[in-house]
Amino acid sequence: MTQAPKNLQTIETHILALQSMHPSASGDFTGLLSDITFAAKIISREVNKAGLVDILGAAGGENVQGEVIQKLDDYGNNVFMKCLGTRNQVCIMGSEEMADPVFIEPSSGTGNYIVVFDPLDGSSNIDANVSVGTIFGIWKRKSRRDKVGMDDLLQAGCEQVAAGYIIYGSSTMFVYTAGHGAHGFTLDPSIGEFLLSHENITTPFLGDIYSVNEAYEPSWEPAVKEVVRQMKYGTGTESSRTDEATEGAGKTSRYIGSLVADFHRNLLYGGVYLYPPTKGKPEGKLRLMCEAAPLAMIAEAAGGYASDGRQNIMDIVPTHLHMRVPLYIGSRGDVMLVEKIIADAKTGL
Ligand code: AHM
Ligand code: MG
Repeated sequence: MTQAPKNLQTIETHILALQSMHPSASGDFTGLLSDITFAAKIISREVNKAGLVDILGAAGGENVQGEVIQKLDDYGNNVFMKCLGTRNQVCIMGSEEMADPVFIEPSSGTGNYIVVFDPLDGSSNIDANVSVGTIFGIWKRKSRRDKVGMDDLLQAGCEQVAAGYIIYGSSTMFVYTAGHGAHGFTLDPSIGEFLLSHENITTPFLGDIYSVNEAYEPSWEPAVKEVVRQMKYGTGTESSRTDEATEGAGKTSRYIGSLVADFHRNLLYGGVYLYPPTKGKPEGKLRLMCEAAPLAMIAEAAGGYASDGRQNIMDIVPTHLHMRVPLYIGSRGDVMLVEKIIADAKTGL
């Protein structure tokens, strides 16, 4: 018997189906996600033109029309600022590119949501045509509309109502979760729509990949050195390492140096991304609110896990918008092993 073809689903129809599960929903959340989708399409278009900048005029210079060309991360930031909350559904916006959060004056809308984003992570890779990404987390305000303050912004990752990322790679993909699985959509540029391509992403419990900048090894604490040693050699020794990444015998290494790209690959194939503390960066490099917590929510929705080495990233309450954390994220079993090695090192086991 011929199977009926699956319906094509755009990201908008997917979000609307989600909304229909909540009959009392105002549509604000749906509108917000669709604003983010719109911003993603604009940034994608611009990222795809990045290689032409040298021909049309370098960033910071002027293009042929005499307009000043912005750096792409500034451009992405401006796009997000312009596209978000057009229906007055946002009360606070926080960006990696802006020192302070932006509080939006109450007007006609509900202002129910707080959005924190990194408009273009890994942008130092752009000139080499390496994949970059946008990351966002969405929280709901706790205070009355006219009393919104820092407490509404500084919420733990577990309070997020949705999170996602967009990867600008060989194709542009939008991956999001609103608590019911992690779903991926691929942009069809010819029709300008994100189409459902990866429904209910699940990441393997253990992966074959570890991703870390090993050049920092001299400035890692001993527990982190042990973590990476075990990633490489498994429970065996240096001499037992084979070329194959077989179970229990060590993983293979992949590090692009572009968080969204490293995370996305590991999510699909299984693996762990590590950005441990170093002597120079004792808190780690990555930001809790616009990088670690949103990706942690996606990881959990896909069956994975994220930790700062001691606790669940999702449980950490930020002290400020740009708070940094060590990050170990990906396959659940691998991240749990990282926590165990670090805990054992502390107790001297
Ligand atoms: P950015 O937010 O300034 O772009 O920095 C974040 C990036 C991540 O995409 C990437 O994983 C990491 O920094 C790489 O750092 P390093 O060069 O220290 O390995
Ligand atoms: Mg970043």
